[in-house]
Amino acid sequence: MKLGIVLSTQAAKFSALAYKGQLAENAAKISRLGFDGIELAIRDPKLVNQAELKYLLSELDLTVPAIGTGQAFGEEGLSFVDPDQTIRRQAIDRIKAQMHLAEELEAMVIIGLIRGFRAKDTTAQQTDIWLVEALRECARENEGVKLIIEPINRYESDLIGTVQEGMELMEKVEYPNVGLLLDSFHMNIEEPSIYESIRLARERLYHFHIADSNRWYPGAGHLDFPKIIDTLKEINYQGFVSAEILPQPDPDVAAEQTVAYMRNLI
Ligand code: LER
Ligand code: MN
Repeated sequence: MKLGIVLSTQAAKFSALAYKGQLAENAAKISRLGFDGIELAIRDPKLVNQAELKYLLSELDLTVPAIGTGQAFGEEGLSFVDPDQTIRRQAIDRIKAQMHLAEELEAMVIIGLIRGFRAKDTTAQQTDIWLVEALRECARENEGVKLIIEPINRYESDLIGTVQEGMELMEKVEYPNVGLLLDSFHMNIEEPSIYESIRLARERLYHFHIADSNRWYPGAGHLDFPKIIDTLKEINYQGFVSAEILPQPDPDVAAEQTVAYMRNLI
């Protein structure tokens, strides 16, 4: 398994990000601390200088396992299930643009909050149709780029809260490049058993977020990371565990503690 941490390429409202902005400086720090890769949270790939980014990554010998896309919802309101067709179209086009960048970086594209919330006057059935259609259109765009659906806890999302729901959605979408991203923080809230849910995802588990029960760095709360990592090994998971954590007590301590604790486990 490889160890990563999320870095936002720009300032963002989302709080569980140890590092935001100052890309070159923070990427260098992340590399120095001993991470294998950085997961980039990008609102819009248009805002990123691709050539500079690729140069920086190769200089620092860092890979990008995945691109987080939720800021397009959080900051701009783009959603796969908005009743307004123009907004749905913009959300799909934004994910396609993220897929182009992802192809360049050999990264996956995260489908988290961009899937949106069910609107008041929209049925669950209609919401589901829009969600499946959007995912199919994106998946078809480039079958060489993986799209990863992240089940998110009930306080942050009302669509796809559990691994079971994620599996059902994947079956409806029916593209092999669509898989799951599981996040230990959300799993602790929603899954009957974190370990059984990891086993349920099995070979469709493409990426994994680590944060402790309080969303601090692993080891700062009450999750059983040795058992979580053992279960990931049991299903032969070989991807990244990527820290999506609060910058507490400060970003550098959070990152250092993540490396110190996780390096012995993975
Ligand atoms: C994003 O990866 C995530 O875990 C969510 O909490 C976003 O709100
Ligand atoms: Mn997450």
